[in-house]
Amino acid sequence: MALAFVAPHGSEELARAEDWRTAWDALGSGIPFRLWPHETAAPQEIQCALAWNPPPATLATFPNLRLIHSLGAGVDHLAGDPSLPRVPIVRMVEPGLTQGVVEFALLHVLYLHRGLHLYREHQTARAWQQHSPLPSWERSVAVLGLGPIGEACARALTTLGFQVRAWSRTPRSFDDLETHSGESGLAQVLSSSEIVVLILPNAPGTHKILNAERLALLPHGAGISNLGRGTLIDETALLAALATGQVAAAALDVYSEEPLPPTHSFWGHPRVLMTPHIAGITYPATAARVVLEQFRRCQKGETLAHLVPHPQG
Ligand code: OXD
Repeated sequence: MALAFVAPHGSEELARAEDWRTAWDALGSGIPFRLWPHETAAPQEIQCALAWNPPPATLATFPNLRLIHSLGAGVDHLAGDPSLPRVPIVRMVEPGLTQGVVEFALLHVLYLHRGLHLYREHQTARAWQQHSPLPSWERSVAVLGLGPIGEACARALTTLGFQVRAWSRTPRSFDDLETHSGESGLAQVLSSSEIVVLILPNAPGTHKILNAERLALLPHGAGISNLGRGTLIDETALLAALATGQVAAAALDVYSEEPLPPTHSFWGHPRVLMTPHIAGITYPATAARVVLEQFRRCQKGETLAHLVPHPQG
């Protein structure tokens, strides 16, 4: 029995494989850590694949595979493999990754709330110009996506005093959060939120969820933060909304194409703050025990946490 770490050649994830090995070995489970492809010469021993964007047909070479554990919160990187084994798939939910996205949600919302996009422009123009600040409790913020990460972001923003409206595709309720759901809930949330934070996955129902029509529902001069997937936003519509001022500024960590081509208009846009898909990184030191726990549950036939539907239905 062994765990295979599978990530494509040249990827950032592969560069972190030795950190994973150290964290995995430190747990002392006795289950060997095998780095694909050099250490998986005995594919029959692999029962769990810890994978990010595995080259198609790779996971099918492990005949005794029992669990696919995504290295990230998203599982869309697995969808393009028609031979993906029919075993349970779980997504990563671990404290380090959640904390990273929470930090970025706070950074983005504070950036947009305090108008730092304006001060960036003033600095370029060497202009000393102040704008009256609004207290956080007068600012409405929508959090779209209420999985464990969205929930943590909504709570952190609430703690800072913002008026948080959290939205999910299917109804969810929490004692301490204002929640909305469904199509009418989305329209209601967007029309009353000055800042929108997207933390949804790339799924059939979320493709271009923020399109021209929905951007038009926002109060004029709204701010957008995207920490989910680039596919959530119609980027052409966002650029048009930035041009008219309907959207005052956007803070983006994810894009419809990654890496973003150097010719893309976002790069030089004064009202777009960009980072290269770095908000939520899985930390081996906190994530390894999560993987081990899921693997153990799988071995014992127990219920797995954060199970996702198989991409092939
Ligand atoms: C993830 C990501 O899925 O970083 O975790 O995008």
